[in-house]
Amino acid sequence: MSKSNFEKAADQVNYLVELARRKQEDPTLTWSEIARIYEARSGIRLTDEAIRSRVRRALKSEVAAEKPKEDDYQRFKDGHIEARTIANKDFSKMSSDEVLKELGYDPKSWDLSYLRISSWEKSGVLDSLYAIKYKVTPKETKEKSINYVEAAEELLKDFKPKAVKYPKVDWTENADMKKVLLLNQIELHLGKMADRIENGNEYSTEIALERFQEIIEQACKLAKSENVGQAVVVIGGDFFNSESNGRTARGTEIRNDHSFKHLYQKGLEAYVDLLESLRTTVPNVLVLLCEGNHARAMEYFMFKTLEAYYHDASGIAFMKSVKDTQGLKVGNTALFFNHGDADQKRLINSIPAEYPEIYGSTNFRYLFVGHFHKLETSNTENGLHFHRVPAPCENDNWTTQNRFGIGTIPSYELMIMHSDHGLDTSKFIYFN
Ligand SMILES: [Mn+2]
Repeated sequence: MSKSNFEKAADQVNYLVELARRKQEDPTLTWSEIARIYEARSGIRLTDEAIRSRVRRALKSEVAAEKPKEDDYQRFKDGHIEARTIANKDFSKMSSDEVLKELGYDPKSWDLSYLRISSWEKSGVLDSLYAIKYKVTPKETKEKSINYVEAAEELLKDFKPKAVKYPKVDWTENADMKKVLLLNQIELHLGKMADRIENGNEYSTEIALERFQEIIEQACKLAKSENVGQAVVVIGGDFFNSESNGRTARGTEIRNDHSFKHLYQKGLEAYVDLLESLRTTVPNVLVLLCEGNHARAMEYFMFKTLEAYYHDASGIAFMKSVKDTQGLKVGNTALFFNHGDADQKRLINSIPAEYPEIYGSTNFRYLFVGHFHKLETSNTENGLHFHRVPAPCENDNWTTQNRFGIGTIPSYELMIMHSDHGLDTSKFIYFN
C-alpha cells in the first residue's frame, strides 16, 4: 500500500470522521466522491467499498474513545448521582423504571430525576447509538430535613452571569510583547475549483477550508511555542476567488464551485475561527485590510463584518485605515502591505512618500505583497525588504492554460516579526 500523507494515525481517523460528518450533512455525496476527496488529502486511491469500511472503522474507534470516563460519574453529598453513558437502545421509548433497570439501578430504591438522550448515529454507516445523560436520586433522601445552606449552594452551583459572547481569554502572563505573529494575506481563492482530470490538481471550497484550518492550527502552535504577545492578521489578498457577480474586481469571468452567499458564509466562519483561536492564544490581535484583485468588495465587507462582530471584544482591534497600501509601525520595525498587482517599481518608491513618519522612524522595513502566488524576497537599495508571499491554493484551468506557477507547491508562510529587529522567525506550511 502506498504511504499516506497523514503524519499520525489519529489525523487519519479524525479526517475519516470528518468525511462521515460531511456525508451526513450532504446525503447526495456519493462514496466515490468521498473516495476522491480522501485521495486529495491522503494521496491514496481507494474503492467505494474500501473508503466506506474505513469511515465505519474510524467512527467505531471514535465512539470507543469517547465512552464515559471516571469523571462522567459523580455522586453528590445528598446521595444523588449524575452520569453519562452510551447505550445501544433507544431509552425514549421506555418507562422510567425500565430505564433505571437498564442503567443498573433498582427502581424500588431510586428515582430517575433527569434524562437526556441524544442520538449518536452520525452517518448511517454505524448502528444506532445514544448518548445518555442522567440523574438518579435515592428514594429515602426525600424524607430528610432540608439543609438550606446546601440547598442554596446546590441552586447556585449552575448559576452563571448573563451569557457573554466571547470566551475567556487565557494566555501566559509573560508573553513577549515585542514578538508579533504575522498572518499575512492568505491567497486562499475560496470558491476556486480545479479538477484532477482537467489539469492534474484537485481544489475546492472544502479543500481550501481544510488548508485554512491547518494555517490556524500551525499559527497557534507557533504563537504558543514562541510565546508571542501580539498578532497581526491581514484580511484580503484574494481570500475569495471572485466578487459576488462571479467576476474578478476587474471583470474577468471566474468559475466557482459555490454561490457567493455560500462562500461568504464559509469564509466568515473560517475567519471567526481564526480570530477566536488567536484571541485565546495571543494577548493583542490587530486585524487590517489589504484587498486582493479578485474580490475587493467581498473582502472589504468581510473585514467590516468582523469589525462589527468584535466591536466590544477585548484583546482584538481593527485598523481604521482601509487604504490599498497599509503601513504599521511596531517599535523599530515597519510593516507595509499591498496586494502586489500594481507596478512593482512604482509601488516600492511610493512607500516612503505615503508613510514618511513610519519609514523615517524605523530601521527594519518590510513591504509584503501577494498576487503572483510564489515566494519572492529581495532587499532593495533604500532598506526596504520586498517580500512576496506564496499561496496555499492550487492552479485552476486558467492558470494552467496560461502556464502560471506550474510545479509550484502550494504553501503559506507564518512569520514572527520582532519590534527591535524585524523578521525573527519564518515557518512554512506546505500543502501537497
Ligand atoms: Mn491571487
